Amino acid sequence: MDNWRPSVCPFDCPDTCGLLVRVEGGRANAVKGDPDHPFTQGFICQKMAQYPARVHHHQRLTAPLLRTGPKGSGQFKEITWDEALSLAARKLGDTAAIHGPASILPYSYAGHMGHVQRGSGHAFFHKLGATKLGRTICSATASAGYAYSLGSGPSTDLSQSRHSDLIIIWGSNTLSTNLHAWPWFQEAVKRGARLVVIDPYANATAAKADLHLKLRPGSDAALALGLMQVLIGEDMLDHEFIRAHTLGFADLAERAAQYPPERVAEITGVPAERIVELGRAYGQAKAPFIRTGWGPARQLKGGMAMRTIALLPALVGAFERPGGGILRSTGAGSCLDPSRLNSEELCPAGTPTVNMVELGAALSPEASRPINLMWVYLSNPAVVAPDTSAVLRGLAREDLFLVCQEMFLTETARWADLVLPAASSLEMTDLYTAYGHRWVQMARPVIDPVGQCRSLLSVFQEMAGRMGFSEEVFAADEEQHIAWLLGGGSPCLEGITLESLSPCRPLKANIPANPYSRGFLTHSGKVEFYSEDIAALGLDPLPSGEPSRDDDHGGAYPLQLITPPCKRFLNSTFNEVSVQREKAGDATLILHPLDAAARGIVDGGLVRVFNARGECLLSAQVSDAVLPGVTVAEGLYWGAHTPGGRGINHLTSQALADLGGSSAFHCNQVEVAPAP
Ligand SMILES: Nc1nc2c(c(=O)[nH]1)N[C@H]1C(S)=C(S)[C@@H](COP(=O)(O)OP(=O)(O)OC[C@H]3O[C@@H](n4cnc5c(=O)[nH]c(N)nc54)[C@H](O)[C@@H]3O)O[C@H]1N2
Ligand SMILES: Nc1nc2c(c(=O)[nH]1)N[C@H]1C(S)=C(S)[C@@H](COP(=O)(O)OP(=O)(O)OC[C@H]3O[C@@H](n4cnc5c(=O)[nH]c(N)nc54)[C@H](O)[C@@H]3O)O[C@H]1N2
Ligand SMILES: [Mo]
Repeated sequence: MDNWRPSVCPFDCPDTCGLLVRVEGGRANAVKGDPDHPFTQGFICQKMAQYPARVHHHQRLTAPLLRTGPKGSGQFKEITWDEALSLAARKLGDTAAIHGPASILPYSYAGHMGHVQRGSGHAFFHKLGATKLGRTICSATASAGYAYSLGSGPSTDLSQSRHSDLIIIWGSNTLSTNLHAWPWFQEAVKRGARLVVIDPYANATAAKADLHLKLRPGSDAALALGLMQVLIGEDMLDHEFIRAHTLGFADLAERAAQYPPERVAEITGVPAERIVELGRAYGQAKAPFIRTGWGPARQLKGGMAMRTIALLPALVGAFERPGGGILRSTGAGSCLDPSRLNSEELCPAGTPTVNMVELGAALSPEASRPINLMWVYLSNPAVVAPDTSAVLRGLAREDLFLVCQEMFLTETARWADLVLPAASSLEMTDLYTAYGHRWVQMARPVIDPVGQCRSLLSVFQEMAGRMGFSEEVFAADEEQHIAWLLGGGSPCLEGITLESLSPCRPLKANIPANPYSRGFLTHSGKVEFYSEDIAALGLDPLPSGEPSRDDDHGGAYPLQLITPPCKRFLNSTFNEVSVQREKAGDATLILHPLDAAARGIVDGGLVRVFNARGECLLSAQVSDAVLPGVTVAEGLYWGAHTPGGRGINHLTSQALADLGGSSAFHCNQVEVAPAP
């Protein structure tokens, strides 16, 4: 048993599992869930079971690479770290001198979620004066929607759900993307709770639900207003809670009255009787619990959708009943103090920001502020960012110098001029919090770095030295950063210190199961049915049920397309592991039998999916898992792993959602035809 060492899953998933890694002969050869981690409960997903294969993969990058062939050719030669970092320093210096430091853009997201490594480049790029990156691709719109209604900060603890008698999974494919929530939900189900799924398709989770409301993508706000109309119309309200803790109820009631079930049925595609059924069930439940995923937010009006859903618990006073409430993010992360890690004060005043969703536009030669050097780490924008053709046009620019810190030659790294091999989570020290539970854990290296791989922090620290940066932050190692992150004095981190985390065991943050018991962190301190803050943005201060729609170019692209995650990949990660690709199978498009028949498409046939932004080839899966007019493509496959060589983000747009600036990944109009 001695050679099982504790670690933490570094991936962008709510579960942030505690792991045990078996190390033999200096290699990790097995990973299992930590049986003593209260949320992991001893099991892991099928992706992490393959983690040793990923860490010790024969295609893992092990030495710095310099491009030798044309851009994108994948032709590189190995160079030394000294040569690589000298070149990087020279290019940064020259680019700043010739084009100004704002022509440098860091591009990073969440390939590794440890706080230190994830934030390791921030101080460096701020000090350089590089353009700032708005890291909004994923959760910003959902957070903003919640914040306008309930205030910012953590939402209801997921483990509360086990006391609930009605669990609504609203736009989350829990069995794929939040697997460790399932045992808590099942505990409630065993005690008689009803499980409801609200989702445009019968995904793996919906298949296990007592009731599945199959709605049109982008129509969630209308559905929520429909439920409100039932609750208010049939007076299933907690009047005392509404009086004491909310703002604008009379206005809301007037608005909700405009959404009777028949009208909502027309907008959403959900039968009126189902809307009434769920409204009543919600009103009658003792402790209704809503788990929102990110699905409803990945829409042009996704902020409004999330804001509207988040208001439901206030009507029935669900927050105050054990088992009731609403969950987006549990967020011990918000208790940390990232001020030293981020070192915002090093950033010169007036430095511009690029929203990472709009990378394609930012890399255009016509951009108002051209980018001449991009430094990518913990992200794979050639696959994950929307509007891939625009991104690829940018990456192909001869006058763009591209640096990638990567573990694999991804579809982004292929375009790089310089590739720096990155250490995996098993080779680094870091601090982890989760967005699906309240445990905090530290991990230390369990194996030596593979090949010449280096941690992100060590590379940025050495680069800082080469650039002549002398601030204290550039000398801090991982442990110093962890101490700073924990040292902000937040009451929720009471007893959680570098020392107490040192044995690498999980410690629970001190956040109440119902964090709203401490009040709502909105401007008014109340749940805001009516929001002055939203009015100030020029948007409707009340919930509005107008659905999100992408431009269909006068009916040329009549089908809605959503692009949610699949079970076997983690965003674009794990595409490099052949077992995962085999298990994931072909990239598919689910479409309704009526839509298939109208186009001469048969189940299993290859189809061309296209719109004004691009096209890709997918394998048709003809099924009534969706409503007519709706299509689904699960998973971020590398383009190279699809028959047409192009991934799904060739079809998505750089348009931003209404609040928070996230991408509307699930708001696309397309047409489909049999592939020639
Ligand atoms: N296996 C696996 N797990 C993952 C990931 C992964 O790639 N693979 N990604 C991780 C990351 S980064 C994140 S952010 C989370 C995301 O996890 P989720 O929240 O589960 O992902 P979403 O893309 O938001 O899609 C969730 C569900 O929303 C549905 N949906 C799409 N549009 C709408 C809509 O308009 N309304 C409603 N009600 N539902 C809609 C989709 O059909 C899907 O079933 O998962 C994390 N976990
Ligand atoms: N169409 C569509 N597009 C989407 C989504 C969708 O639902 N639909 N989901 C979106 C969401 S929710 C998100 S969060 C983004 C995710 O976007 P990203 O955060 O870019 O996601 P990943 O694909 O996981 O890419 C991370 C990269 O980090 C690398 N990596 C992993 N560990 C390490 C490490 O320790 N060091 C270094 N240097 N690199 C490492 C991996 O090899 C991988 O290439 O994608 C978004 N894109
Ligand atoms: Mo995400």
